[in-house]
Amino acid sequence: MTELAAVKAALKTQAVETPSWAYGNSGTRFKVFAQAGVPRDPFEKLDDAAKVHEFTGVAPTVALHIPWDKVEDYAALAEHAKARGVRIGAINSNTFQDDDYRLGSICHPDAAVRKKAVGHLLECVDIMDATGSRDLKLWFADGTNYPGQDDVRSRQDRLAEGLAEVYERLGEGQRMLLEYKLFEPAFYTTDVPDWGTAYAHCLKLGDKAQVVVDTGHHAPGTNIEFIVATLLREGKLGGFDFNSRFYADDDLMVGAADPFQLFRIMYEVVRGGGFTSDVAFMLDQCHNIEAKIPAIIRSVMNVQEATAKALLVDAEALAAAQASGDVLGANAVLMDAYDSDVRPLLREVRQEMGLAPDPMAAYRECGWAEKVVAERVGGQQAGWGA
Ligand SMILES: [Mn+2]
Repeated sequence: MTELAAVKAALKTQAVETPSWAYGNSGTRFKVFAQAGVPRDPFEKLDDAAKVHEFTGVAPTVALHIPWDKVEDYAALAEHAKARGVRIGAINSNTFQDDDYRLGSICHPDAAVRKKAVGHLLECVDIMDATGSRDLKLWFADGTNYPGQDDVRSRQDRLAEGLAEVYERLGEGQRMLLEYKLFEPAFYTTDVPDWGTAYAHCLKLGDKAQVVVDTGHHAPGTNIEFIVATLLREGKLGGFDFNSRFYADDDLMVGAADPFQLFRIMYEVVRGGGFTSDVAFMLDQCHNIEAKIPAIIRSVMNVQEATAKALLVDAEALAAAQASGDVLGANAVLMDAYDSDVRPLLREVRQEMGLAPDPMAAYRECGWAEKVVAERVGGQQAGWGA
């Protein structure tokens, strides 16, 4: 196989998971702008997600968020997905939208609240059993707002205890992905603020516990690719929540703020063997003012472009330059790959996969947007909390 053929083959097997919540209405804490044609239930979200996969060929799974995607029959939901050529991906838990969680969920000082939070997480594992999902994604809004508000060490003990209970419930082939975020909604301490804290808990729990890197969840200037390299090296990178970060946790289209950073991350993924392992490449975004399905297609393409560039890095030339101490030469090898226009290559890849070369145009021309605006009339549009 030629080198280019290997790059193409890798790109064809790429899988980017899209989030169900990106298809519903969303906004900021100031305003949610409703859009016509938005899904009214999880089944319609899957219909939209299937369109993204149909035109990109690399978005075969859809993440659910419980309770936003609560249904009576999860097996039926999984069947609905299958009939449209997609599958249910990670199950995302929610322990942040209930009055009981004012002081936290699994780290709450009251054992009764902690029990309720763990109960929700166990319910999420039941849903994984019914849908065939592999991953339980955990993000906790837990933390404190003021020094002295609660004992930060005790909160870590409670966290470890709750996670261990859920870990025990995981079945064969199921994983727990622990996500960190430095601040918000808590502003003084966050109980899982960084990769080190997540890693420490996952290490104690065992092989089924892995860290998930949400690209929006770091302080400005953080070298995310170094974190990625380190976690991969330790066998603890479970996956990504991709999104953009201009200022804080924007949750906008991945690669929008800094496509070079996305390339640097994907380079470390390729370098560390993460591209051919169990690392989950998920989007965690919302589209508040732009059309949702095209924005998700664009996001998937952004990940593809960064991946293609990372795969094009001349590993031999780079290793030689590094070994000889050729600082500028090594940097040039990396930049050559980044500066490549990979769009023609990706058009070729899509055509070889039997797809239209331009997914954005193909979607625009297929009439789905007009169809759902006409058909999805009445009912309650999906959004945060519904
Ligand atoms: Mn996330």
